[in-house]
Amino acid sequence: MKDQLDSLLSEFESALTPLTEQADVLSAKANFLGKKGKVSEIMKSIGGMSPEEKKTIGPLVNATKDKMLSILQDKLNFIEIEKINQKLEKEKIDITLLDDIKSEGGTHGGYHPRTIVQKEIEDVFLSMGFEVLDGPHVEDEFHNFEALNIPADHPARDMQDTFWFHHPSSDVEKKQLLRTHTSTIQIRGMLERKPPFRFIAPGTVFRCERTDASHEMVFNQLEGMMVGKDVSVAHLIYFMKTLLKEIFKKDVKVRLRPGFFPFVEPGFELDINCLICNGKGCSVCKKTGWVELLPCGMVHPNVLRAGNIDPDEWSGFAFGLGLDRLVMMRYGIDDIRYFNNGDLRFYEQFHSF
Ligand code: FA5
Repeated sequence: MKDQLDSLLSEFESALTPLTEQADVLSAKANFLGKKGKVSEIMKSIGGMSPEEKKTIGPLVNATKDKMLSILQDKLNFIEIEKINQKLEKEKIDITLLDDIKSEGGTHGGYHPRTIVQKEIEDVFLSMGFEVLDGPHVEDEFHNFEALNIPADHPARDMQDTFWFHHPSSDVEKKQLLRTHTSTIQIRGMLERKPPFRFIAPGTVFRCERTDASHEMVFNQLEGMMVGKDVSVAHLIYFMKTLLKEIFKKDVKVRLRPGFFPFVEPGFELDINCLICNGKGCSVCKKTGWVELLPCGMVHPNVLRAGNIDPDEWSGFAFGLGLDRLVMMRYGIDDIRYFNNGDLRFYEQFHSF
């Protein structure tokens, strides 16, 4: 009976493999798991068995059924994601057509203020030998938490309210979510290259949070990572100072204080004196005079290990810049919600190119 169940399972897997439509997968499900399906046939045959036989065969049949349901769910999820990817691929917009639109009497678009500042930051880091990386918005639990030294029961998970995709799997590489930070790209970056290396990674992140003048649910961060021989806090501070000097073109008051993030040790919070109120206190800085901008620290040995890097040989720093907040400070924007609200009067102020 065990062999029969094993071959039924392989038959089920082979039947699903070529399918690309959810409807076909569901009809394959009916053939195997439906009332008149192959598994029900086996269940019926158990009826005629002795109580001892039932005791051993029953659990085997149930285990096979569970495996089939889990394979089925994975397949349905896979098809759904493939469909989304295909749609995204088809709906790409050719923004180089802007000039044609203008010559036909249409209005000319321009860069979002965030894009302007992001490009400047990329130029600064490219000139210092950094690469610019990208990563997916839909991530898995492994890259967003586990590999960053944040296991399931760690209280630090509560620091970032997460949008989870419904998925019955307990496998951390299959449980999907909208990334809560760009630190996921630290892991992807490490696994794809050998040290020494340095890269930055700008990107949108998602948190299920209440919004206010300095908090959005969909906002942008810019991750940075450098791994090499003897990389130290001195390197970290040098690069952070250079970044702020290049972006603000003037001395801005900053403060460095200890900060806790499970993926760095030691960890720091670099705050900037609020440039909206000049430190007097406003809704952006929540009356404190300071804006949290640039958490950073030395990469935790467990995180280097998760990236296949030997912490006895290599060290590194990482930072996670709050890009939208930096843009607010740079232009004196007093509410982060302007960024995504679609009011053209806001965007048009930045059409300077
Ligand atoms: C993180 O997301 C860490 N991944 C940063 C990090 C990277 C630390 C590498 C150490 C090493 P945090 O949750 O504090 O940390 O977010 C980073 C920055 O994003 C904050 O300082 C802030 O500037 C910005 N930020 C956080 N939440 C929001 C929000 N809801 N809206 C807008 N900006 C936000």
